[in-house]
Amino acid sequence: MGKLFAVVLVLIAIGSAIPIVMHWYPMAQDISTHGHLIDDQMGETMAEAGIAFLAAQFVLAFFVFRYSDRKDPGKIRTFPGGARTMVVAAVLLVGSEVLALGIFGQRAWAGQYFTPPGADAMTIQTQAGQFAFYFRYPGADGKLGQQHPDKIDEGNQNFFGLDPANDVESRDDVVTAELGIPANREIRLLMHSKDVGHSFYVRELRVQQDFVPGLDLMVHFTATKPGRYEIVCTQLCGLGHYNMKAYLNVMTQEDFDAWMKQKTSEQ
Ligand SMILES: [Cu+2]
Repeated sequence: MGKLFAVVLVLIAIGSAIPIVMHWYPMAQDISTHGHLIDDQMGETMAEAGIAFLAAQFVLAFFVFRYSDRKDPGKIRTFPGGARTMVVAAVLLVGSEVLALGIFGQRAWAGQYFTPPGADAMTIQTQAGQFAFYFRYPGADGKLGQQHPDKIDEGNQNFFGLDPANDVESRDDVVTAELGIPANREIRLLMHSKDVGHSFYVRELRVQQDFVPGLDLMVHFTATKPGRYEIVCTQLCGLGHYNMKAYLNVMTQEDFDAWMKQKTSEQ
C-alpha cells in the first residue's frame, strides 16, 4: 500500500507540473514597457518554486517507498541535531530563497516605486468608489481642481466633488468613465479612493495597485499597443465588487487628441 502511495504521489507531482512546463495557460499579452521585467520575475519564481516543489515530493515519495511496508520497523531515528536544528535549517533555506527572489525582482520594483515618472509624463487621476472607476484629466491649465468630498453628487455627475463655481482650476477638468491614453506616452496615474479599499488592475499593463482610503498613491506606466483592455477592481470592496470594472483605451496620438476633444465638449 505504501509503495502504491509513493507511485501515486510521483504521478500527481509530475501531472501538476505538466501544464506549467508546457505553457498551457500563457500570460496575457504584455502592452507595457516594464512588463517584461515582471514576466521574467514570474518565470523565475515559477521555475524556482516548481523545482523545489517537485524535489520535495520526490524525496517524500522516496522515503514512503523505501521505509513503508516494513515487517520490522527497526529503531525510530530522529533528524540529526533534533527538531531545533531542523527548524533553523528550514528557516535559513526558505529565508534565503525569499531573499534571492527579492534581489532578482528589485529592478522591476524599484523602477515602479523608487523611480519617479519623467517630467513629460501625462497626469491623470483615477478615483475608485463603490462600484465604479472615474478618471479626471487636468485640462488646458494642466492642474486638477481641488476635491470637496461634501460636493460629491452622483445624481449630478459630480463624481469628484468639484466646485467649478468657486475653483478656477477645476473648470476645465475633464471627467470620463473610460481611461483613454495615448500609446508610447508615460502616464502618471494619481489614485484616490472615495470610500473603501479598491484596486486598479490591468493584466496587459502588468499593473496592479491598491487604492487606500485617505492615502493618495501614484503609479506610472507606458502602454505601447493601441486597444481596449479591462480595468478590474481586485480588492473585495462590497456587494458590487464582482461588477466593478472600466476600460483602458490605448490610442494613437491622433485618435487620443480627437477623443479628448470630444470628451471636453461633453463636459
Ligand atoms: Cu472595488
